Amino acid sequence: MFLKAKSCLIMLAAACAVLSSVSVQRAAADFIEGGDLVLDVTIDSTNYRMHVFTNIGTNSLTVNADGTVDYLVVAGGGAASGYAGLPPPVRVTASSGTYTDRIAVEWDAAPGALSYAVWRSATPAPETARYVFETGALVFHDTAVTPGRNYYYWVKTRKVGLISDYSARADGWRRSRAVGRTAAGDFDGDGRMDPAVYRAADGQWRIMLSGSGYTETIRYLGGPGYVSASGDYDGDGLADLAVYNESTGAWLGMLSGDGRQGALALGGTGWEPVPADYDGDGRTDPAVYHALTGGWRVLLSGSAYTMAATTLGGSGYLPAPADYDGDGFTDPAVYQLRTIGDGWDLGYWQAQMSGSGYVPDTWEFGEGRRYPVSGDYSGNYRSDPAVYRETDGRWFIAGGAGPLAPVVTLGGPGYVPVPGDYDGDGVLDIVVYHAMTGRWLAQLSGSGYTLHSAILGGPDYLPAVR
Ligand SMILES: [Ca+2]
Ligand SMILES: [Ca+2]
Ligand SMILES: [Ca+2]
Ligand SMILES: [Ca+2]
Repeated sequence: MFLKAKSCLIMLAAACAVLSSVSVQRAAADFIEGGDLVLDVTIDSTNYRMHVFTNIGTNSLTVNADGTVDYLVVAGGGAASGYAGLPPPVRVTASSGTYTDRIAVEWDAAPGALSYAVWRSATPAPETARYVFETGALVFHDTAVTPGRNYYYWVKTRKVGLISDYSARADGWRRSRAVGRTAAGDFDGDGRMDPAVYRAADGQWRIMLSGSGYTETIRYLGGPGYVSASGDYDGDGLADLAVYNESTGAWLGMLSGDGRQGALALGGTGWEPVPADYDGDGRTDPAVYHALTGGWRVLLSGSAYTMAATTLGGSGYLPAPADYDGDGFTDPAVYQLRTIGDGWDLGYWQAQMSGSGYVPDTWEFGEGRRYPVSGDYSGNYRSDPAVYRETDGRWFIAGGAGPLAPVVTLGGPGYVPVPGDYDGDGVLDIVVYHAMTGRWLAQLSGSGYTLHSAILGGPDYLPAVR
């Protein structure tokens, strides 16, 4: 909005001599303060900030229903009239995959603001936005969002009946906790993986709950022929007991949310369980991998458990699903150990990245024996390819970003890897379990990778999260 002053404006006595060149422009800084109008004024290409005392003389302000203001400034026998609004906040941002429990929307303070109204939509079109919250702060934590989906935000400045236009749009999304390994082993939902073991002979689960001083709790689900397949199937942040029977393809689950037991059929002979959150909606999806043919079958929780299928891997390949590209969706992946002569082994990987339309990707890394242990060891939300070698307990972690050296030694013969975020700092810890003795050894990222140990399990017990 642009208008010519018809006369001398209050508080700009110096401008009286150049009335014809005085212009009052609606600018980003126009706002109402204490009932007075604050304008940016341009006189002969020089910018001034001006207060118009609307309670003096015949000056007036009228607040319109849409929050804009009509003003009339009378001085020196002439008058200026025009229109002003509150400026929307600038530098509006929304967190993108940073948090597993929310999207954080932040903005810079706008001049004259008393509070800010946040608007949200599931589409980028502003006309579809709905008001969600008002705050005097410069941040809004939106917890009412589904993981793995894009949300779009606009923020308006508010002040005593005035409201600005929309700010520029900010896009954000919430990361699914169930994409990482930790969700499958955090049975009390405190953000820390709990040491847990499962015994197929009688379906006994022994769990040391981190949120209760590592007191041990015992539950039963499964039995002979069943292997553990825990995950957060109902998406409430607590791991649910689940087991899978390879000879029948039967899955049994006990949901943390309401204790309900569920059953479904997926897989069968030759299919091993690879549950993870493949569609990023915060709930673990039942999934199986067929080592002979490289077949994958996933029941997608975000699509009413319709089945998705792909082929990746095959004979000699071990499944190694993880979120390698960091987009919040688990990527199907496999790992194979190849002998390339002269006793040299080479790890060969194949993956289908969710963030690239599931186009196959391959790379070489690791000289492992048996265990791919991919996960986020650097805290950058991407899973690093990693392998564990049982013969000497060496862990090879691709990139080796963060405080961790690319090669770590923990474990050895008889120790199986059980990485997870046991201390809740968002970074995977190096952890192994020894079935003969029930000994757990851990190097926790949050305390400088110093060594911790505990006893849980023993012969016949396997780690609940494999
Ligand atoms: Ca826990
Ligand atoms: Ca759960
Ligand atoms: Ca899911
Ligand atoms: Ca991914």
